[in-house]
Amino acid sequence: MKKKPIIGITGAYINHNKNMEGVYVHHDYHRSIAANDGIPIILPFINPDVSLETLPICDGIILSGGEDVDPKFFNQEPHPQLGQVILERDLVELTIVEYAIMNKIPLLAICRGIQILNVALGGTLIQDIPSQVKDSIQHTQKIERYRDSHWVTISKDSKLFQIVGSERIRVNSLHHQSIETVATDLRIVAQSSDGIIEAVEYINPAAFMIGVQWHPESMASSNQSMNNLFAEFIKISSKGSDS
Ligand SMILES: [Mn+2]
Repeated sequence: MKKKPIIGITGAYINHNKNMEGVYVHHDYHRSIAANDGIPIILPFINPDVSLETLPICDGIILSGGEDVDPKFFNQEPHPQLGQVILERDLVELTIVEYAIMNKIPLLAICRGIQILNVALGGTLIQDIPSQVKDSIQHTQKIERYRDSHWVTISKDSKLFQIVGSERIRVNSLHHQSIETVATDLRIVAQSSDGIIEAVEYINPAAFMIGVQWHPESMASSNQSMNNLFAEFIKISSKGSDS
């Protein structure tokens, strides 16, 4: 029997109280992976060495949402509206991007994920959209996480377009940061009407490396296009799980 691919999902930091502290991944990631025949596992952030020992069990990796990226990694001072940053998580995820490229591991980067992916490859971030981008639309929606709140226009020549099947889609939006200068090894494949970069892909189309600024994991159960992103990612990850 064909083995299901193991999908490692990077964890965010959570602190309920002094006795309950650790990493956290939203259920929707696990559900979307399991619904498409993948096995979800949570990757804690300890240090890059531990990550490098853990990653070989993963057939695919998701860089999940969460904290802001420390601007020191893209050579900027902290903006007054910068949120919480976690050095250990940044260091581990920067290592994961390098590992995924070197070992040709499929990578899906979501929300904070697209940001750390861009920073890992030498790009920069807008640290706070509302205060830094004139006439920006609302990117931190006040409605439920699974609901769509703004449009995104997708390049027709992209892998993302092939997967979701339309040029203009509705997405949810839960971010106050975004890509500023895109890394040279990434290409912009989707933008919102205010010019915010909403999706990127690795320049080598042989690699599956897609970053999206929205949260497809929370729309996938009710939206076929969003589920297609997981279906395709897990299908490609399963090619590495045969051996
Ligand atoms: Mn958005």
